[in-house]
Amino acid sequence: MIKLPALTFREWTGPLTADLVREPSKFGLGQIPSRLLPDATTKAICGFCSTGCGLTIHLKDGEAINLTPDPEYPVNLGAACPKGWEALSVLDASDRAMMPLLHGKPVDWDTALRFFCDKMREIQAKHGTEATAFLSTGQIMFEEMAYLGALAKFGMGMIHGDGNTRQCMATAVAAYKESFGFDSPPFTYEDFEQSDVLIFIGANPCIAHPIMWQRVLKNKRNPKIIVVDPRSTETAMAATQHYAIRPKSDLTLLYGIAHLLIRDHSIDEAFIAKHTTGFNDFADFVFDFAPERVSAETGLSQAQLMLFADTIRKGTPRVSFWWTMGVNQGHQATRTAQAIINLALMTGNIGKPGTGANSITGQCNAMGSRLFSNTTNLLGGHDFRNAMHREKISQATGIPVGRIPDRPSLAYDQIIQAADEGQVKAIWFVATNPSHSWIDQNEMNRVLDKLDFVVVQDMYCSTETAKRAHLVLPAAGWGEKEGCFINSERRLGYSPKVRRAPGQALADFQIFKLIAHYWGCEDLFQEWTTPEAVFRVLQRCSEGQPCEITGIEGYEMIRKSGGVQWPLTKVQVADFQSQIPQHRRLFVDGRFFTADQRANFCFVEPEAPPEQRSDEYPFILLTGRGSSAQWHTETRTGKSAVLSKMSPQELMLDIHPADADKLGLVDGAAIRVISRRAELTTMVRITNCVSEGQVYLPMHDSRVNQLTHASFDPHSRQPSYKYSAVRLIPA
Ligand SMILES: Nc1nc2c(c(=O)[nH]1)N[C@H]1C(S)=C(S)[C@@H](COP(=O)(O)OP(=O)(O)OC[C@H]3O[C@@H](n4cnc5c(=O)[nH]c(N)nc54)[C@H](O)[C@@H]3O)O[C@H]1N2
Ligand SMILES: Nc1nc2c(c(=O)[nH]1)N[C@H]1C(S)=C(S)[C@@H](COP(=O)(O)OP(=O)(O)OC[C@H]3O[C@@H](n4cnc5c(=O)[nH]c(N)nc54)[C@H](O)[C@@H]3O)O[C@H]1N2
Ligand code: SF4
Ligand SMILES: [Mo]
Repeated sequence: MIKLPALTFREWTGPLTADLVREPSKFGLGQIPSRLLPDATTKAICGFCSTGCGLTIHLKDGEAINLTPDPEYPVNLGAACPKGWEALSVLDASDRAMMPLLHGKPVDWDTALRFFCDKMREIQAKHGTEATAFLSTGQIMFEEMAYLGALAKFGMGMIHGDGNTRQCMATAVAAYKESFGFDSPPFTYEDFEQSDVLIFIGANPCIAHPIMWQRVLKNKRNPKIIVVDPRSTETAMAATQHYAIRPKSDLTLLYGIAHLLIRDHSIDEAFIAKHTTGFNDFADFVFDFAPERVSAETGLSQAQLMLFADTIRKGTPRVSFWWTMGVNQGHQATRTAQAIINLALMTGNIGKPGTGANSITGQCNAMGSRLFSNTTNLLGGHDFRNAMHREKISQATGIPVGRIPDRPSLAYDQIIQAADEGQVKAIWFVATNPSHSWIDQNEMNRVLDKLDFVVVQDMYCSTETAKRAHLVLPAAGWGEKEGCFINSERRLGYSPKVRRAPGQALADFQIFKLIAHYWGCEDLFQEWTTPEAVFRVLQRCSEGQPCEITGIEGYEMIRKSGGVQWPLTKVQVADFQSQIPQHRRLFVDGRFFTADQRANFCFVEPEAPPEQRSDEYPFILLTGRGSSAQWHTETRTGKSAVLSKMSPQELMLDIHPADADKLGLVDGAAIRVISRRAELTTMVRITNCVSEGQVYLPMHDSRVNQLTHASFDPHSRQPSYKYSAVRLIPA
């Protein structure tokens, strides 16, 4: 048994992240029971967040018994956060799905797969192929994701399939595509260490990406750190400047900063002239964003705006911009992300060490999903609508071109809407738990309950979505199967099988292979025998794309080299004389992926969020991550005793002392949180970390998304999880 020190949540948050990384054993992490001394080690990549830390797995008789962070891996340099340390223990949970479940009853795989195919076929025959859809993930290996997307669309004839990356990264994708011509986060983690000014907008890396934050702490240039977040997060407290803006006023703020930089001639005119399009229109547009207006709309003082602009003006050597969900989840999210990109472009902060307009990814393989899930894009970042792309992918995969749909899928929310309207009758969920995580959850669950066929393929049979499924397919998890993830800095990392999956659970890869067989389309996938074989197919799909990976020899090269960033072409390998640099960034030559190789300035007039505060609902509810030890819907992290101990034991609503006073609340008092859609009762935590008029709930409790208001960015269709109006009544 691991002995745990007594820890409360308050002790845990914030600076303790650093303590934990220095002294993990103090927190009960990483101890090997003495009866199980390892006899070998192997290397893996963590399967939680997109940082993509390298882990050394300690093996006994070929099975993992423990792990430690890999000191040689270029991402984490020997550190890991609590989730990484506990990655093995969550595999042993008692609610692991061990057998397929049909209407809640265990059945063998043969029965399950026959039922799956018969039911999907029956629905397709009755209502057309568009009546069946799939929703996938950023949390399985990218070879598996590609298999799912190819099987569903090319094999089973589906048109509609999206993923939980819509909840997360769709905005960054849409923004990069329009601004840079391709979904291309340009940075490498060394940029954290090489920056003079780091600007985090709507990002809380101390909690959500603790090991990236460790890289910031390694910066020896005495950097200025700016945090733009309505809350005083752990990251904001560690910053040199914190701008607690009104929620969803980022667009106005960023245009206001652009206004000041242009007004004071603090821009990189040479870079703008040579490498960008649309600057003059943008400059005209931001003329209206004078400090008076921006101050009134963001709640920041004019002095704060001046200081912000002064900190990044021309002459400052290296400025990097980083954003996450505070930006991506918003009603004007794509234009907000592009407002960040615009600032990087106009100050020439791109393509050089310590710079960039950098979207931090969320899930371990969100980047793999963006490029290879065959959902919004055809494999390898191609366009379903483009006949030449379809022909190319047909050549690369050997799939007849007629089987490749000529249009992209509906977006996630549109699939759910189509289900509500009766056009979609069956949805196959793979490695995602939207009954908890989707916005305005009661609506989602109402629609799920209307479907003729819900299939959930998950590691655990107890998830909120699995409970609503007609058929549950038991999946192996991280560590129980092999394949590659692509992290935030475009690094492909390989993770091996180091454990047997429990019961009859199978790797997602094997499940897809079996379905191909039962469906009768395995001929299309003859080459797709192993994850590495699929990797080779995807290499061919990537040829000529910005994400080309044809220069990678295979898994062995990825394992030996500390991961490989895309792109890596054969020509690059020759140029590097096989000494591939461990850290590479994009746009070093100032050439972008648009047709004219110039980056675009994109902008729009800011609008108020769709759901407004009112006398009846006077508070704004913000949501996001709770602690470093909690992961999303907690199907995994909730199963570790160590992680549970590090997390708050109960849901808590953060509220400002002045608001608590007005409502007569003391710390720990019970409170009803009521939105126009639902209500929940919880306890309050009185804290200056939220501003007056705002409250905060972490997303890990399944009731939180009953409250959230469903609105979407029009370009990315990403849900705006962080802005809903609520009323509070002491319970
Ligand atoms: N421990 C842990 N780590 C995780 C995850 C997890 O569940 N647990 N999930 C992973 C995933 S998939 C993701 S996507 C990332 C998310 O990582 P982050 O985006 O860093 O996490 P969030 O807490 O969702 O949101 C970040 C911040 O946005 C702020 N915010 C809210 N509204 C606004 C606004 O209008 N403007 C601005 N500027 N900020 C705003 C919130 O106050 C919050 O502090 O984390 C990854 N890492
Ligand atoms: N209110 C609010 N809601 C939010 C957010 C927010 O900030 N606020 N953030 C949003 C964001 S950014 C995200 S990314 C989503 C996440 O939302 P989800 O994707 O729904 O959350 P997870 O809990 O990560 O669900 C992953 C599921 O996959 C299963 N799983 C894990 N590994 C495997 C595997 O290898 N194979 C299979 N088959 N299953 C596996 C897990 O058991 C789990 O059930 O939540 C979103 N929801
Ligand atoms: S920071 Fe992310 S990748 Fe690294 S150990 Fe933690 S969860 Fe895993
Ligand atoms: Mo995410």
